Amino acid sequence: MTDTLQLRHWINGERAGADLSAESLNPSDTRDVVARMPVGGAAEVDQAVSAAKAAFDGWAEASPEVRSDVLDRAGSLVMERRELIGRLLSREEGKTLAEGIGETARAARVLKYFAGEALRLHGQNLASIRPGVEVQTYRQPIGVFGLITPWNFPIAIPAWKIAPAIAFGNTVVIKPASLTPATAEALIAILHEAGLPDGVVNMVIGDGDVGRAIVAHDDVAGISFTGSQKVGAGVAEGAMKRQARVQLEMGGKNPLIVLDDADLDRAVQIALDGSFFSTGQRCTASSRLIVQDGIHDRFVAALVERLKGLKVGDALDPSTNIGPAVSEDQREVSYCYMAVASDEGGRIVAGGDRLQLDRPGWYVRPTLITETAPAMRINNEEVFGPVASTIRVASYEEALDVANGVEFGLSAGIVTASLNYARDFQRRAKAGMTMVNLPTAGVDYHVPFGGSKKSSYGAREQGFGAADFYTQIKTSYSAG
Ligand code: UN1
Repeated sequence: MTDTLQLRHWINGERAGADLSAESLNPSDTRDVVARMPVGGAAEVDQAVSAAKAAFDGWAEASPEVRSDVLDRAGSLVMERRELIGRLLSREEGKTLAEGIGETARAARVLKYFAGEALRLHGQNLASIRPGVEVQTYRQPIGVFGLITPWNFPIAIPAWKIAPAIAFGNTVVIKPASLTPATAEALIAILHEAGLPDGVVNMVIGDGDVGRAIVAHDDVAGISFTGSQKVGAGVAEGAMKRQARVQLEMGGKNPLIVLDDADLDRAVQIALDGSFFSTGQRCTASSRLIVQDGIHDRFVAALVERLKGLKVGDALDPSTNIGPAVSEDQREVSYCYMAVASDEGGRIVAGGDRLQLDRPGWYVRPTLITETAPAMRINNEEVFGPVASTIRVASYEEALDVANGVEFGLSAGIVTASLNYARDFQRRAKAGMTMVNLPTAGVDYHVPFGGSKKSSYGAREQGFGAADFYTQIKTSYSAG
Protein backbone atom coordinates (compact mmCIF):
# COMPACT_ATOMS: atom_id res chain seq x y z
CA MET A 1 0.00 0.00 0.00
CA THR A 2 2.95 2.34 -0.28
CA ASP A 3 3.41 2.44 -4.03
CA THR A 4 3.02 5.93 -5.46
CA LEU A 5 1.10 6.19 -8.72
CA GLN A 6 2.31 8.46 -11.51
CA LEU A 7 -0.71 10.17 -13.01
CA ARG A 8 -1.01 12.06 -16.27
CA HIS A 9 -3.75 14.04 -17.96
CA TRP A 10 -5.72 12.19 -20.64
CA ILE A 11 -5.82 14.18 -23.87
CA ASN A 12 -7.00 12.67 -27.16
CA GLY A 13 -6.56 9.11 -25.91
CA GLU A 14 -3.01 9.71 -24.69
CA ARG A 15 -1.53 10.27 -21.28
CA ALA A 16 0.04 13.74 -21.22
CA GLY A 17 2.00 16.02 -18.87
CA ALA A 18 5.51 15.31 -17.65
CA ASP A 19 6.04 17.59 -14.68
CA LEU A 20 4.56 15.70 -11.74
CA SER A 21 4.71 18.57 -9.31
CA ALA A 22 1.60 17.86 -7.22
CA GLU A 23 0.79 15.03 -4.81
CA SER A 24 -2.26 13.32 -3.48
CA LEU A 25 -1.86 12.10 0.10
CA ASN A 26 -3.53 9.36 2.09
CA PRO A 27 -5.67 11.18 4.69
CA SER A 28 -5.46 8.16 7.02
CA ASP A 29 -1.65 8.41 7.06
CA THR A 30 -0.18 11.44 5.37
CA ARG A 31 3.27 9.84 5.09
CA ASP A 32 1.78 7.75 2.28
CA VAL A 33 1.89 9.56 -1.08
CA VAL A 34 -0.89 8.00 -3.16
CA ALA A 35 0.00 9.70 -6.44
CA ARG A 36 2.09 12.34 -8.09
CA MET A 37 0.53 14.34 -10.88
CA PRO A 38 0.88 17.29 -13.21
CA VAL A 39 -0.93 20.57 -12.60
CA GLY A 40 -2.80 21.60 -15.72
CA GLY A 41 -3.95 25.04 -16.74
CA ALA A 42 -5.62 26.88 -19.60
CA ALA A 43 -3.24 25.39 -22.20
CA GLU A 44 -4.06 21.78 -21.30
CA VAL A 45 -7.77 22.59 -21.13
CA ASP A 46 -7.55 24.08 -24.60
CA GLN A 47 -5.86 20.95 -25.97
CA ALA A 48 -8.42 18.72 -24.25
CA VAL A 49 -11.37 20.76 -25.56
CA SER A 50 -9.93 20.70 -29.09
CA ALA A 51 -9.63 16.91 -28.90
CA ALA A 52 -13.18 16.60 -27.59
CA LYS A 53 -14.48 18.92 -30.31
CA ALA A 54 -12.69 16.96 -33.03
CA ALA A 55 -14.09 13.67 -31.68
CA PHE A 56 -17.66 14.95 -31.42
CA ASP A 57 -19.03 14.39 -34.93
CA GLY A 58 -17.83 10.81 -35.17
CA TRP A 59 -19.10 9.92 -31.71
CA ALA A 60 -22.43 11.70 -32.14
CA GLU A 61 -23.06 9.81 -35.35
CA ALA A 62 -21.85 6.43 -34.10
CA SER A 63 -24.50 3.78 -33.63
CA PRO A 64 -25.95 3.91 -30.10
CA GLU A 65 -24.90 0.28 -29.95
CA VAL A 66 -21.25 1.31 -30.16
CA ARG A 67 -21.68 3.75 -27.28
CA SER A 68 -23.65 1.20 -25.30
CA ASP A 69 -20.97 -1.47 -25.76
CA VAL A 70 -18.17 0.77 -24.49
CA LEU A 71 -20.14 1.67 -21.37
CA ASP A 72 -21.15 -1.92 -20.79
CA ARG A 73 -17.57 -3.20 -21.08
CA ALA A 74 -16.27 -0.40 -18.86
CA GLY A 75 -18.97 -1.24 -16.29
CA SER A 76 -17.89 -4.88 -16.27
CA LEU A 77 -14.23 -3.95 -15.84
CA VAL A 78 -14.95 -1.56 -12.97
CA MET A 79 -17.11 -4.22 -11.29
CA GLU A 80 -14.43 -6.91 -11.71
CA ARG A 81 -11.80 -4.61 -10.21
CA ARG A 82 -13.96 -3.09 -7.49
CA GLU A 83 -11.78 -4.38 -4.65
CA LEU A 84 -8.64 -2.90 -6.14
CA ILE A 85 -10.20 0.40 -7.16
CA GLY A 86 -12.21 0.57 -3.92
CA ARG A 87 -8.98 0.19 -1.98
CA LEU A 88 -7.38 3.00 -3.98
CA LEU A 89 -10.48 5.14 -3.36
CA SER A 90 -10.36 4.54 0.41
CA ARG A 91 -6.64 5.15 0.50
CA GLU A 92 -7.00 8.43 -1.38
CA GLU A 93 -10.31 9.79 -0.03
CA GLY A 94 -10.51 8.27 3.45
CA LYS A 95 -13.92 6.56 3.40
CA THR A 96 -13.86 3.04 4.80
CA LEU A 97 -12.93 0.09 2.62
CA ALA A 98 -16.54 -1.14 2.60
CA GLU A 99 -17.70 2.33 1.52
CA GLY A 100 -14.91 2.56 -1.09
CA ILE A 101 -15.74 -0.80 -2.64
CA GLY A 102 -19.46 -0.02 -2.44
CA GLU A 103 -18.96 3.28 -4.26
CA THR A 104 -16.88 1.58 -6.96
CA ALA A 105 -19.62 -1.01 -7.51
CA ARG A 106 -22.11 1.84 -7.75
CA ALA A 107 -19.98 3.51 -10.45
CA ALA A 108 -19.99 0.20 -12.36
CA ARG A 109 -23.80 0.04 -12.11
CA VAL A 110 -24.09 3.62 -13.35
CA LEU A 111 -22.02 2.74 -16.44
CA LYS A 112 -24.22 -0.31 -17.06
CA TYR A 113 -27.41 1.68 -16.58
CA PHE A 114 -26.37 4.27 -19.17
CA ALA A 115 -25.23 1.51 -21.51
CA GLY A 116 -28.94 0.66 -21.61
CA GLU A 117 -30.08 4.28 -21.80
CA ALA A 118 -27.92 4.86 -24.90
CA LEU A 119 -30.42 2.63 -26.73
CA ARG A 120 -33.49 4.22 -25.20
CA LEU A 121 -33.29 7.78 -26.37
CA HIS A 122 -36.70 8.49 -27.77
CA GLY A 123 -38.76 11.30 -29.14
CA GLN A 124 -42.42 11.91 -29.90
CA ASN A 125 -44.79 12.12 -32.82
CA LEU A 126 -47.42 14.81 -32.48
CA ALA A 127 -50.35 15.93 -34.55
CA SER A 128 -49.76 19.33 -36.08
CA ILE A 129 -52.41 22.03 -35.90
CA ARG A 130 -52.11 22.09 -39.71
CA PRO A 131 -53.74 19.22 -41.60
CA GLY A 132 -51.26 17.12 -43.54
CA VAL A 133 -48.32 18.25 -41.45
CA GLU A 134 -46.45 15.98 -39.07
CA VAL A 135 -44.42 17.03 -36.06
CA GLN A 136 -41.66 14.94 -34.57
CA THR A 137 -39.32 15.64 -31.71
CA TYR A 138 -36.04 13.92 -31.16
CA ARG A 139 -33.09 14.34 -28.85
CA GLN A 140 -29.69 15.22 -30.19
CA PRO A 141 -26.26 15.39 -28.58
CA ILE A 142 -25.00 18.89 -27.92
CA GLY A 143 -21.20 18.96 -28.07
CA VAL A 144 -18.38 19.14 -25.55
CA PHE A 145 -19.33 18.97 -21.89
CA GLY A 146 -17.06 20.21 -19.10
CA LEU A 147 -17.44 18.15 -15.92
CA ILE A 148 -16.13 19.46 -12.60
CA THR A 149 -16.26 16.80 -9.91
CA PRO A 150 -15.72 16.71 -6.13
CA TRP A 151 -13.49 14.57 -3.92
CA ASN A 152 -16.21 12.98 -1.78
CA PHE A 153 -17.44 10.52 -4.44
CA PRO A 154 -14.28 10.34 -6.52
CA ILE A 155 -15.49 7.57 -8.85
CA ALA A 156 -19.29 7.55 -8.62
CA ILE A 157 -19.76 11.22 -9.51
CA PRO A 158 -17.34 11.17 -12.48
CA ALA A 159 -19.21 8.04 -13.62
CA TRP A 160 -22.66 9.57 -13.32
CA LYS A 161 -21.63 12.66 -15.27
CA ILE A 162 -19.47 10.98 -17.94
CA ALA A 163 -21.79 8.03 -18.62
CA PRO A 164 -24.90 9.98 -19.69
CA ALA A 165 -22.82 12.59 -21.53
CA ILE A 166 -21.19 9.97 -23.76
CA ALA A 167 -24.15 7.58 -23.89
CA PHE A 168 -26.12 10.28 -25.70
CA GLY A 169 -23.29 11.16 -28.11
CA ASN A 170 -21.46 14.06 -26.46
CA THR A 171 -17.76 14.33 -25.70
CA VAL A 172 -16.20 15.36 -22.42
CA VAL A 173 -13.42 17.20 -20.62
CA ILE A 174 -13.38 16.31 -16.95
CA LYS A 175 -11.53 17.97 -14.10
CA PRO A 176 -11.31 15.54 -11.18
CA ALA A 177 -11.00 16.97 -7.67
CA SER A 178 -7.37 17.80 -6.93
CA LEU A 179 -7.51 15.76 -3.69
CA THR A 180 -8.62 12.54 -5.43
CA PRO A 181 -7.35 12.39 -9.01
CA ALA A 182 -6.00 8.83 -8.85
CA THR A 183 -9.44 7.31 -8.31
CA ALA A 184 -10.95 9.30 -11.18
CA GLU A 185 -8.02 8.38 -13.40
CA ALA A 186 -8.69 4.69 -12.83
CA LEU A 187 -12.13 5.21 -14.40
CA ILE A 188 -10.80 7.17 -17.39
CA ALA A 189 -8.16 4.51 -18.05
CA ILE A 190 -10.83 1.78 -17.96
CA LEU A 191 -13.06 3.65 -20.41
CA HIS A 192 -10.15 3.71 -22.87
CA GLU A 193 -9.39 0.06 -22.22
CA ALA A 194 -13.03 -0.67 -22.99
CA GLY A 195 -12.64 0.74 -26.50
CA LEU A 196 -13.58 4.40 -26.14
CA PRO A 197 -12.37 6.30 -29.23
CA ASP A 198 -9.63 8.88 -28.68
CA GLY A 199 -10.79 12.31 -27.60
CA VAL A 200 -14.29 11.30 -26.46
CA VAL A 201 -13.31 11.62 -22.78
CA ASN A 202 -10.40 13.85 -21.81
CA MET A 203 -9.19 14.61 -18.31
CA VAL A 204 -7.17 17.57 -17.09
CA ILE A 205 -5.79 17.36 -13.57
CA GLY A 206 -5.25 20.54 -11.59
CA ASP A 207 -6.88 23.07 -9.32
CA GLY A 208 -9.25 26.01 -9.73
CA ASP A 209 -7.43 27.30 -12.81
CA VAL A 210 -8.49 24.19 -14.73
CA GLY A 211 -12.11 24.65 -13.64
CA ARG A 212 -12.09 28.31 -14.61
CA ALA A 213 -10.56 27.54 -18.02
CA ILE A 214 -13.27 24.93 -18.67
CA VAL A 215 -16.04 27.32 -17.66
CA ALA A 216 -14.64 30.11 -19.85
CA HIS A 217 -13.89 28.02 -22.95
CA ASP A 218 -16.07 28.97 -25.92
CA ASP A 219 -16.16 25.42 -27.27
CA VAL A 220 -17.55 23.92 -24.05
CA ALA A 221 -21.28 23.73 -24.66
CA GLY A 222 -22.34 22.66 -21.17
CA ILE A 223 -20.95 22.35 -17.67
CA SER A 224 -21.96 19.95 -14.93
CA PHE A 225 -20.57 20.84 -11.52
CA THR A 226 -20.77 19.21 -8.09
CA GLY A 227 -19.16 21.05 -5.21
CA SER A 228 -19.69 23.95 -2.87
CA GLN A 229 -22.39 26.58 -3.25
CA LYS A 230 -19.80 29.36 -3.42
CA VAL A 231 -17.80 27.83 -6.27
CA GLY A 232 -21.04 26.77 -7.99
CA ALA A 233 -22.30 30.35 -8.07
CA GLY A 234 -19.11 31.35 -9.94
CA VAL A 235 -19.47 28.46 -12.37
CA ALA A 236 -23.04 29.50 -13.18
CA GLU A 237 -22.03 33.11 -13.72
CA GLY A 238 -19.23 32.10 -16.09
CA ALA A 239 -21.50 29.73 -18.02
CA MET A 240 -24.26 32.31 -18.28
CA LYS A 241 -21.92 34.90 -19.79
CA ARG A 242 -21.60 32.76 -22.88
CA GLN A 243 -24.96 30.94 -22.75
CA ALA A 244 -23.49 27.52 -21.97
CA ARG A 245 -25.92 25.15 -20.32
CA VAL A 246 -25.14 24.52 -16.70
CA GLN A 247 -26.11 22.10 -13.98
CA LEU A 248 -25.01 22.56 -10.37
CA GLU A 249 -25.19 20.16 -7.43
CA MET A 250 -24.15 21.95 -4.28
CA GLY A 251 -24.56 21.93 -0.57
CA GLY A 252 -27.17 20.71 1.84
CA LYS A 253 -28.21 21.30 5.42
CA ASN A 254 -30.41 18.27 5.38
CA PRO A 255 -32.98 17.78 8.14
CA LEU A 256 -34.00 14.49 9.67
CA ILE A 257 -37.22 14.79 11.67
CA VAL A 258 -37.79 12.24 14.42
CA LEU A 259 -41.37 12.22 15.71
CA ASP A 260 -42.54 10.90 19.06
CA ASP A 261 -44.16 7.88 17.42
CA ALA A 262 -40.91 6.72 15.76
CA ASP A 263 -39.35 3.38 16.52
CA LEU A 264 -36.38 4.47 18.64
CA ASP A 265 -33.81 1.94 17.41
CA ARG A 266 -34.72 2.60 13.83
CA ALA A 267 -34.51 6.38 14.27
CA VAL A 268 -31.09 6.08 15.88
CA GLN A 269 -29.78 3.80 13.13
CA ILE A 270 -31.09 6.16 10.44
CA ALA A 271 -29.49 9.19 12.10
CA LEU A 272 -26.22 7.35 12.63
CA ASP A 273 -26.01 6.33 9.01
CA GLY A 274 -27.15 9.65 7.53
CA SER A 275 -25.12 11.91 9.78
CA PHE A 276 -21.86 10.10 10.36
CA PHE A 277 -21.13 7.37 7.83
CA SER A 278 -18.72 8.37 5.06
CA THR A 279 -17.37 10.73 7.75
CA GLY A 280 -20.40 12.99 7.15
CA GLN A 281 -18.81 14.06 3.88
CA ARG A 282 -21.92 13.73 1.75
CA CYS A 283 -23.98 16.62 0.48
CA THR A 284 -26.96 14.47 1.45
CA ALA A 285 -25.79 13.96 5.07
CA SER A 286 -28.34 14.66 7.83
CA SER A 287 -26.77 17.52 9.73
CA ARG A 288 -29.90 18.75 11.55
CA LEU A 289 -31.72 16.22 13.70
CA ILE A 290 -35.09 17.76 14.51
CA VAL A 291 -36.50 15.76 17.37
CA GLN A 292 -39.90 15.92 19.04
CA ASP A 293 -40.01 16.52 22.78
CA GLY A 294 -41.44 13.17 23.85
CA ILE A 295 -38.64 11.10 22.29
CA HIS A 296 -35.83 13.69 22.37
CA ASP A 297 -33.94 12.63 25.50
CA ARG A 298 -34.20 8.90 24.79
CA PHE A 299 -33.09 9.48 21.21
CA VAL A 300 -30.07 11.56 22.24
CA ALA A 301 -29.04 9.05 24.93
CA ALA A 302 -29.28 6.10 22.54
CA LEU A 303 -27.45 7.93 19.74
CA VAL A 304 -24.62 8.94 22.09
CA GLU A 305 -24.32 5.30 23.17
CA ARG A 306 -24.02 4.17 19.54
CA LEU A 307 -21.49 6.92 18.76
CA LYS A 308 -19.28 5.70 21.59
CA GLY A 309 -19.15 2.30 19.92
CA LEU A 310 -17.90 3.63 16.56
CA LYS A 311 -14.24 3.18 15.77
CA VAL A 312 -12.57 6.10 14.05
CA GLY A 313 -9.45 4.93 12.28
CA ASP A 314 -7.44 4.18 9.20
CA ALA A 315 -9.82 3.78 6.25
CA LEU A 316 -8.10 0.57 5.17
CA ASP A 317 -8.39 -1.12 8.56
CA PRO A 318 -11.43 -3.44 8.27
CA SER A 319 -12.48 -2.69 11.85
CA THR A 320 -12.82 1.05 11.17
CA ASN A 321 -16.35 2.50 11.12
CA ILE A 322 -15.45 6.12 10.41
CA GLY A 323 -12.48 7.11 8.27
CA PRO A 324 -10.66 10.45 8.47
CA ALA A 325 -11.67 13.76 6.93
CA VAL A 326 -10.25 14.09 3.43
CA SER A 327 -7.79 16.87 4.27
CA GLU A 328 -6.48 19.07 7.03
CA ASP A 329 -8.68 21.96 5.85
CA GLN A 330 -11.76 19.78 5.97
CA ARG A 331 -10.88 18.53 9.46
CA GLU A 332 -10.42 22.11 10.64
CA VAL A 333 -13.84 23.10 9.31
CA SER A 334 -15.39 20.45 11.58
CA TYR A 335 -13.44 21.65 14.61
CA CYS A 336 -14.27 25.25 13.79
CA TYR A 337 -18.02 24.53 13.71
CA MET A 338 -17.85 22.62 17.00
CA ALA A 339 -16.39 25.78 18.58
CA VAL A 340 -18.91 28.04 16.87
CA ALA A 341 -21.80 25.86 18.03
CA SER A 342 -20.68 25.69 21.63
CA ASP A 343 -20.04 29.46 21.69
CA GLU A 344 -23.63 29.93 20.52
CA GLY A 345 -24.92 27.80 23.39
CA GLY A 346 -24.93 24.26 21.94
CA ARG A 347 -23.92 21.36 24.19
CA ILE A 348 -21.44 18.83 22.84
CA VAL A 349 -22.60 15.45 24.14
CA ALA A 350 -20.38 13.17 22.02
CA GLY A 351 -17.00 13.82 20.40
CA GLY A 352 -15.85 17.41 20.25
CA ASP A 353 -12.28 16.79 21.38
CA ARG A 354 -9.21 16.63 19.12
CA LEU A 355 -8.40 13.07 18.21
CA GLN A 356 -4.81 11.86 17.79
CA LEU A 357 -4.18 8.32 16.65
CA ASP A 358 -0.91 6.42 16.24
CA ARG A 359 -0.40 7.80 12.72
CA PRO A 360 -0.61 11.24 11.15
CA GLY A 361 -4.11 11.57 9.63
CA TRP A 362 -7.05 13.96 9.60
CA TYR A 363 -9.22 12.17 12.16
CA VAL A 364 -12.36 13.64 13.70
CA ARG A 365 -14.53 11.92 16.28
CA PRO A 366 -18.25 11.86 15.38
CA THR A 367 -19.70 14.80 17.25
CA LEU A 368 -23.24 15.45 18.43
CA ILE A 369 -24.33 18.89 19.60
CA THR A 370 -27.64 19.26 21.46
CA GLU A 371 -29.74 22.20 22.67
CA THR A 372 -29.24 24.12 19.45
CA ALA A 373 -31.66 26.66 17.97
CA PRO A 374 -32.64 26.91 14.29
CA ALA A 375 -31.05 30.34 13.83
CA MET A 376 -27.58 29.25 14.97
CA ARG A 377 -24.80 29.05 12.37
CA ILE A 378 -24.41 25.31 13.03
CA ASN A 379 -27.96 24.89 11.73
CA ASN A 380 -27.56 27.00 8.61
CA GLU A 381 -24.07 26.46 7.22
CA GLU A 382 -22.81 23.23 5.73
CA VAL A 383 -20.04 21.55 7.78
CA PHE A 384 -19.30 18.53 5.57
CA GLY A 385 -17.92 16.45 8.42
CA PRO A 386 -19.10 13.99 11.09
CA VAL A 387 -20.91 16.68 13.03
CA ALA A 388 -24.67 16.85 13.67
CA SER A 389 -26.87 18.97 15.90
CA THR A 390 -30.24 18.35 17.47
CA ILE A 391 -33.10 20.82 17.60
CA ARG A 392 -35.92 20.11 20.03
CA VAL A 393 -39.46 20.76 18.76
CA ALA A 394 -42.94 20.42 20.25
CA SER A 395 -44.92 19.26 17.22
CA TYR A 396 -44.81 17.99 13.64
CA GLU A 397 -45.77 21.44 12.32
CA GLU A 398 -42.90 23.06 14.19
CA ALA A 399 -40.53 20.33 12.93
CA LEU A 400 -41.58 20.98 9.32
CA ASP A 401 -41.11 24.75 9.73
CA VAL A 402 -37.62 24.22 11.10
CA ALA A 403 -36.80 21.66 8.40
CA ASN A 404 -37.81 24.10 5.66
CA GLY A 405 -36.25 27.16 7.27
CA VAL A 406 -32.80 27.07 5.63
CA GLU A 407 -31.49 28.21 2.27
CA PHE A 408 -30.64 24.66 1.15
CA GLY A 409 -33.09 21.97 0.06
CA LEU A 410 -31.36 18.81 -1.12
CA SER A 411 -32.64 15.85 0.89
CA ALA A 412 -35.06 15.78 3.84
CA GLY A 413 -36.05 12.83 6.01
CA ILE A 414 -38.64 11.88 8.58
CA VAL A 415 -38.87 8.94 10.94
CA THR A 416 -42.46 8.26 11.94
CA ALA A 417 -45.05 5.51 12.15
CA SER A 418 -47.76 7.89 10.96
CA LEU A 419 -48.85 7.61 7.35
CA ASN A 420 -50.49 11.03 7.60
CA TYR A 421 -47.34 12.80 8.69
CA ALA A 422 -45.21 10.86 6.22
CA ARG A 423 -47.46 11.81 3.28
CA ASP A 424 -47.77 15.39 4.42
CA PHE A 425 -43.99 15.61 4.72
CA GLN A 426 -43.46 14.25 1.22
CA ARG A 427 -45.70 16.98 -0.11
CA ARG A 428 -44.54 19.93 1.97
CA ALA A 429 -40.81 19.38 2.61
CA LYS A 430 -38.90 21.92 0.52
CA ALA A 431 -36.29 19.55 -0.81
CA GLY A 432 -35.52 17.77 -4.05
CA MET A 433 -35.56 14.38 -2.34
CA THR A 434 -37.60 13.16 0.63
CA MET A 435 -36.91 10.07 2.68
CA VAL A 436 -39.49 8.36 4.89
CA ASN A 437 -37.97 6.04 7.48
CA LEU A 438 -34.69 6.11 5.55
CA PRO A 439 -31.44 8.06 5.90
CA THR A 440 -31.23 11.34 3.96
CA ALA A 441 -28.04 10.06 2.30
CA GLY A 442 -27.55 7.00 0.13
CA VAL A 443 -29.56 7.26 -3.05
CA ASP A 444 -30.34 4.90 -5.91
CA TYR A 445 -28.31 5.28 -9.09
CA HIS A 446 -31.14 4.90 -11.61
CA VAL A 447 -33.50 7.69 -10.57
CA PRO A 448 -33.18 11.50 -10.75
CA PHE A 449 -31.03 13.19 -8.13
CA GLY A 450 -31.10 16.83 -7.11
CA GLY A 451 -32.35 19.51 -4.78
CA SER A 452 -34.28 22.72 -4.55
CA LYS A 453 -33.37 26.24 -3.39
CA LYS A 454 -29.60 26.83 -3.10
CA SER A 455 -28.74 23.13 -3.31
CA SER A 456 -29.13 22.60 -7.04
CA TYR A 457 -29.54 24.45 -10.27
CA GLY A 458 -30.59 23.26 -13.69
CA ALA A 459 -31.77 19.87 -14.88
CA ARG A 460 -31.66 16.81 -12.63
CA GLU A 461 -28.73 14.40 -12.69
CA GLN A 462 -29.00 10.62 -13.04
CA GLY A 463 -31.73 8.24 -14.08
CA PHE A 464 -34.19 9.37 -16.73
CA GLY A 465 -33.48 12.99 -15.71
CA ALA A 466 -30.01 12.92 -17.28
CA ALA A 467 -31.21 13.08 -20.89
CA ASP A 468 -32.70 16.53 -20.27
CA PHE A 469 -29.27 17.96 -19.57
CA TYR A 470 -27.12 16.03 -22.03
CA THR A 471 -29.38 16.28 -25.07
CA GLN A 472 -31.28 18.98 -26.86
CA ILE A 473 -34.72 18.47 -28.36
CA LYS A 474 -35.13 19.14 -32.05
CA THR A 475 -38.67 19.69 -33.33
CA SER A 476 -39.13 18.70 -36.97
CA TYR A 477 -42.12 19.60 -39.14
CA SER A 478 -42.87 17.89 -42.41
CA ALA A 479 -45.59 17.94 -45.02
CA GLY A 480 -46.09 15.02 -47.40
C1 UN1 B 1 -25.63 9.74 -1.82
O1 UN1 B 1 -26.02 10.26 -0.78
O2 UN1 B 1 -25.75 8.52 -2.03
O3 UN1 B 1 -21.76 14.98 -3.31
C2 UN1 B 1 -25.04 10.51 -2.95
C3 UN1 B 1 -22.66 14.35 -2.75
C4 UN1 B 1 -23.87 14.02 -3.57
C5 UN1 B 1 -24.06 12.58 -3.77
C6 UN1 B 1 -24.66 11.90 -2.60
N1 UN1 B 1 -23.78 14.69 -4.86
O4 UN1 B 1 -22.56 14.01 -1.61
